[in-house]
Amino acid sequence: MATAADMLLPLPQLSRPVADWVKAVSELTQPDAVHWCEGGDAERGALIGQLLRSGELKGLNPEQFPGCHLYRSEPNDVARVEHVTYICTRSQADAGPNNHWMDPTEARAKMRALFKGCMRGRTLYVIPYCMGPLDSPLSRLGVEITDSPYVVLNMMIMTRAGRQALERISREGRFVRGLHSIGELDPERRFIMHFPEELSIESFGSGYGGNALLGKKCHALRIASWQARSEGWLAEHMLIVGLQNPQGETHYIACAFPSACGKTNLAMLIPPASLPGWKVFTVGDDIAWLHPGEDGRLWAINPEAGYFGVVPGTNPETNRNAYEMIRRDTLFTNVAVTADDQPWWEGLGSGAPVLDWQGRPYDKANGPAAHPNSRFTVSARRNPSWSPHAEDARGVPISALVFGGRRREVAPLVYEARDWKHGVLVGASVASETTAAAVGQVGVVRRDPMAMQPFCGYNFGDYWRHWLDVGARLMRPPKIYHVNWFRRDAQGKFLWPGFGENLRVLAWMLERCAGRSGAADTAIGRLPRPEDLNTQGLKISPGDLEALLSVDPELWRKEAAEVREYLHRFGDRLPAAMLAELAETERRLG
Ligand code: OXD
Ligand code: MN
Repeated sequence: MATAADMLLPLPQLSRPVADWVKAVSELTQPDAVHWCEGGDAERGALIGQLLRSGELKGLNPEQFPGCHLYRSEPNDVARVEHVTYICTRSQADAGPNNHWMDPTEARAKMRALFKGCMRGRTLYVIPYCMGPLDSPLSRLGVEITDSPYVVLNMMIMTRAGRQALERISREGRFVRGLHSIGELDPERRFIMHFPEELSIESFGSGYGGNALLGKKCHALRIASWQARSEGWLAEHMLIVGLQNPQGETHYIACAFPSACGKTNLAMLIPPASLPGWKVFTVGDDIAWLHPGEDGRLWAINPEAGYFGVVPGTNPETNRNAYEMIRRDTLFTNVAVTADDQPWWEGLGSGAPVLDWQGRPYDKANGPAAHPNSRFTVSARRNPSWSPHAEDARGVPISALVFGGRRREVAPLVYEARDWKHGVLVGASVASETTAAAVGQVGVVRRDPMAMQPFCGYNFGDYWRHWLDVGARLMRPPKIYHVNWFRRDAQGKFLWPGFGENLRVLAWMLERCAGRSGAADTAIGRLPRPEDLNTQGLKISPGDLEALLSVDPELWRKEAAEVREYLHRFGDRLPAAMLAELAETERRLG
């Protein structure tokens, strides 16, 4: 524990390795000033004041949206850039076919040239942060150096940042080094480099969330997945939610869906009125760190302290909790504004935009008023369904893991894997239509194993082997499921209403975990029969329900062949058990 005397130490004196690194980076980048972030409201208020004066932030309507601000990014800098995101391991095979790879020496030299003198005229901010509860042995530490005050504001919401994190670094010594500069925001000079062997990240040329808030995707997924493999745990792109049934039992599940496929909504689900007695508690909305516990179960913490969620579509009907959450103390990025300075986005259901996300007078001809990947950054504690166990040092026990994607066809509403090994294959086979969260074409189906395609810091072949190893160590492994809320009919209409109604599917899973609910055995896994789902008060035709719960062997044989072809890309790194599981599914498909 830090003593009272330690508390008074100036931050740069708390950790010699951090101070030495800051000095070396300052010499390289030549900032005008260096600011060590303490954390806390006073510092946050001062930063906001500075950004309001410089015009980088815009205050929003103080009556309707107290404490809320709008940030407009460069129009060319609105999403993650997977094509210039690299894993720089000594051996290319360790990064795997799932990652862009660059030799670490070459990458360092390239980045050094970019960072040289890049902070002249700017302030260098030092952000010590802790991913996970400050007192949890499962948490990990990092320091981000950045020249973007917008990044500082975000990191203060998304992580436990400031003095206490630095104190823990000074006690433990180990931390991830993340160096970031917005550079000139030139897409041609934009690179997000990861050096997992050295636990470091270098990001240049973008101020956007996943590229610039280095605690999030870069640390908590890409670097952490590497750390997790050597330490025997899993770092996953998963929400964590607690579901309390009408009998008062609470079970936690962790769900992996690709970016912008509704993780935040599911994590904050509001039970429909026709399912009385259910309660939902959010532990996390994007990332889960899963550790085998001494009791043979899997335990999860959310490494983040806030949400960086997609705004469009949020309204009091689809997700009242999210809507209430972002009405105060929220940082909006790239939304539109109304005549009275309220934030506005597509799907809000009221008001009208006068300025679009670029600050231009709104004109339909220019496309959506809010950017499709516009975001809110908000403290998790603002969430009305925030779990009282979200800060538990040992995490929460996980009863079920759920994978899912956005698929018009093929994947039924839900199915249960035969066992853990089959579940690993089910996770590895996830495919989903791309969304606006990353630069590139939207709506194209791509393989996104475990929703980790953009985020796994090493070869997927090794990653699946690690998943199999973790499962083998669990005496009481969670059951594994696959869901698809996005199945459509021949006319393109969604078959399933989604949002709060998804609880019906989750309730079936929990009943399965308790051994209380039935299922039909099919070639791809176990599916609920229509009578196994609670459809009381649900408006759905029997035909639609049947379509949602059907498995077309023809389509699935094609799917299995595609999965086989995909898995073969991983050559000798692919565990034989995966091919054995696939062969078993193919055998069942006939
Ligand atoms: C995110 C993403 O921002 O997955 O969470 O892109
Ligand atoms: Mn995400």
